[in-house]
Amino acid sequence: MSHALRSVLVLVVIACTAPAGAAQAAPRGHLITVRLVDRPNGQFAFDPGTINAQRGDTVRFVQQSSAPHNVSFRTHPQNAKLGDAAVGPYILNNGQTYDLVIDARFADGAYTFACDPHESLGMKATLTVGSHH
Ligand SMILES: [Cu+2]
Repeated sequence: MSHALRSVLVLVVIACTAPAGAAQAAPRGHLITVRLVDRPNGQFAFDPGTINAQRGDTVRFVQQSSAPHNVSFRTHPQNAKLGDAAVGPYILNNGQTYDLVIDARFADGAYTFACDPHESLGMKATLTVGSHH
């Protein structure tokens, strides 16, 4: 008669005590900086105006311009669900930032966005989202 070896599995239960309201995920992935800048002849720009991000990245818009700007999406992949990110708040003061977290709302594909008051003054950009494998 053979003896069976039995292994002992120890389960360690760790209580999660995160307070309500602390559910915001910590940034992960890369931080991509996009400056909001003045251009000659009354023009404005997102710099850079072509952004490539992977899901999990954060796109940080940094105000370095003389006028308030926002990030307002114009086109997105059909299965994207941008929610509150569809139209961001105005970024007013020099050095102020707006973080756009490229999370599950952002399906793979091509996006375009603009600043609502300054789209015709050059302030538009493209964002391409991919995912790590
Ligand atoms: Cu603007």
